[in-house]
Amino acid sequence: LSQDEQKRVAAYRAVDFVQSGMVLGLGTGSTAVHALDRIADLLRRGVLHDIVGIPTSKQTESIARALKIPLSDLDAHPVIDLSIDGADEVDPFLNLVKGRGGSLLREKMIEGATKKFIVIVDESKMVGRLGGSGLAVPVEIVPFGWSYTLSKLKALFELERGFNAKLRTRVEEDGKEVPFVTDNGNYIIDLYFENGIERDLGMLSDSLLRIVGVAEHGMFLGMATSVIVANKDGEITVIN
Ligand code: DER
Repeated sequence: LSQDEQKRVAAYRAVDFVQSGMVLGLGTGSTAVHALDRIADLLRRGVLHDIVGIPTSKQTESIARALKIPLSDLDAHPVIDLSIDGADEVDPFLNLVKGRGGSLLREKMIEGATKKFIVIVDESKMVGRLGGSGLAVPVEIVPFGWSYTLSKLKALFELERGFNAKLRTRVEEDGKEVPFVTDNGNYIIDLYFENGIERDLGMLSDSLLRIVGVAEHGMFLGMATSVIVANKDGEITVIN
């Protein structure tokens, strides 16, 4: 199976856990989209009914709206029955890195308010240690004084070999490079660890959140109820 087919297989398996009448946290990203498609199809066919979706991003909101999934928000539903979402990395303890799509704050709020959080991934997301993929560990920060906040983040890791941190940018149509802005009007600093994160994740989380300009980070520690992994042979593993 291609990586996208693996994502679809994992997503469809997760939707087996959806029951009519549930309030669902709707994830963000290319894996979660397959879950949205499947939920919409089951609703259309009457297999599922009375579902309310709480989208974890404006992108997911517009996709779900187009798929005619009934939507609401966290204020109306502060307790959510089930959330289904992708991840960028999964470690052996089911700790996650999320947020490479930029939606980590709303995802963490919604998935933190959920009774059961099922993560759906293709096998490429499994790592021995968070940060191990060498890809970004995102931190959402307020735009005010972003360069100062970046310097505080770098100071946290000044002794770490192979560490780097940089403001996430995007390129506008006219080619101008500008800061990436999240759904919440914030910026993102991406942290890079050449050898993965080599310190206690809980202590790192506390240190990050103590930096005043930091709104939230993309490490989801001890939040996943289960992880559904699909591999290239189409085999599914459900890890609890
Ligand atoms: O940005 C995010 O948090 C996404 O959910 C990410 O973790 C997974 O995105 P993908 O399914 O497109 O790989």
